[in-house]
Amino acid sequence: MIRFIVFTSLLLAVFAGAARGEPRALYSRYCAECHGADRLGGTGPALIPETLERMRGPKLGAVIAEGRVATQMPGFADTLSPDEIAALGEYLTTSLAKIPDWDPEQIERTRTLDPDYVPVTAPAFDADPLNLFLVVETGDHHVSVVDGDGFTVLDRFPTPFAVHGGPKFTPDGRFVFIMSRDGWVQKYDLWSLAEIGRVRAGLNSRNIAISRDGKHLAVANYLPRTLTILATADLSVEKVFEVADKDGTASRVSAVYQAPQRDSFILALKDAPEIWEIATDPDAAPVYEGYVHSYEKGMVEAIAGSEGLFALRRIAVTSPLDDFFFTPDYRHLIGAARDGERGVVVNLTVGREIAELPLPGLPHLGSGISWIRDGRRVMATPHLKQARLSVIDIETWEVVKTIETLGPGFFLRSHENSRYVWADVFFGPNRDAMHVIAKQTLEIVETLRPVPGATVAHVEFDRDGKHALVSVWEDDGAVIVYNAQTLEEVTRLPMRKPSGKYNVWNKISFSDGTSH
Ligand code: DHE
Repeated sequence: MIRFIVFTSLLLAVFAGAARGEPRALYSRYCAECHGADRLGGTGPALIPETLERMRGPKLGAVIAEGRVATQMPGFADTLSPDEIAALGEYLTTSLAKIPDWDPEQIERTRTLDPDYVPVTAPAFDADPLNLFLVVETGDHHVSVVDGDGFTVLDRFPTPFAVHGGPKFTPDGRFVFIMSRDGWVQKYDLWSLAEIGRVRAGLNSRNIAISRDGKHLAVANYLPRTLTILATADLSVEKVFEVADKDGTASRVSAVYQAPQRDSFILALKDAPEIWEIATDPDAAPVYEGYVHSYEKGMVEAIAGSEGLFALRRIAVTSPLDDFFFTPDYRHLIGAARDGERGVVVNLTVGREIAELPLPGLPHLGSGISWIRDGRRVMATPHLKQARLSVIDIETWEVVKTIETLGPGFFLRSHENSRYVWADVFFGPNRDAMHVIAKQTLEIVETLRPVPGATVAHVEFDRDGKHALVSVWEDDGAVIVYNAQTLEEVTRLPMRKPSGKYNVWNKISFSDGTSH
């Protein structure tokens, strides 16, 4: 009886609050069912500043008022007053009082494997399974699987909300893992064209990386400050690293990358002057955390760290670095310094900074690609705040050329069989332009404008480098297939705000000119 009275009073308080337009009560009444009582997500995404950061201000109010096209999100303009919508928006962008631990047990509780999934013994289609493309369609949160020879869509499946970063393929190209900003990881079988399962590895995640042997999947998280490692076989948790620097200060993980030749994961830390390397080789040699003078023994003694699978090595840097470009041998990386003006070169083998590059205008090193020019290996990077590309000699660590563009770009792409680099102009009035640049002369040879006024961005080649696929990054957008040699349009596939495209072969072979 007492319980009933308490419950009823609580309910009445919520409704009274909602009637008075109190944001917390409005949330409980209108949002909690889909987005979770704790705002950490349910059938809808988490509504916390960490994930909403990218749509604050009037946009958030507009989504509450008008809903979101092609999702379950209804509009509340007829239910809530403009003041209530504004108050609710404000409430959603305040931090949670307590950040959940999101420990292995909590992660495990979210894991689902599809009971109807039946693996096939051969691909369920005629196309070349290694020349498939995955196209992430952010307009309605789907991925299309495209045959890279015939350019037909073989499957189109729903993903978690707001997929970000590249999906990661097992070394044989059969399975793929896809991550959303809300920390969900989805496993999909490219032969059966079927989803296998999902798990929520973090609350606000950055990207994923797969180990060289394809057995482990690392998930970089902002919230909580962890790196989650999943078993690729069944998405179960293998390990959760609490990420903190040597002195114990916690750090967000900006990104995690696979370093194939080193058989390790490399981590960029947002808040700590360290780069982490985590062994993915079960027989990894012992890692030493540092050295101390042992006066008793009259010698310098190594402090033993961990060894074997997931052994951790810390590389100290002067200040936090992120957005890494790796040289093809994975001996060096270039990281972006906080000031957005410099690139810092780190030799991963000796574990120290060896050079600095002047790269004003926020270089986007993670989109950097490399190729051989006049017998020397160069890399190029776009800049998010300047209309230019920087071309760097990665033996001398000098900027060899700055290419002026029609606006700041986001992505760069090429292929070992192509003479050209494709560079989008993502920001500004010329965002409908795509530059095609000759790799040897470093001159812009063509500027394509396939849909005047529409953003065109992100390119991916097929496995032979004969075709280049370009996204028309609009809700009623398309993927345009170009002949990569003649630059003529071959075909156009309608898509809902297509963002990244990923060719299975180029990814698993670590093809020159693409992201990994
Ligand atoms: Fe990305 C990749 C970080 C904003 C679309 N982006 C990546 C990767 C990182 C990163 C670390 C590499 C992950 C990987 O593939 O494993 N992105 C960041 C940011 O820090 C930044 C600037 C701010 C943020 O909010 O996170 C950012 N990114 C964006 C966007 O606004 C884009 C254009 C739209 C979106 O979906 O959010 C965007 N990012 C992408 C895409 C890739 C990506 C399509 C994969 C590129 C590839 O070819 O592999």
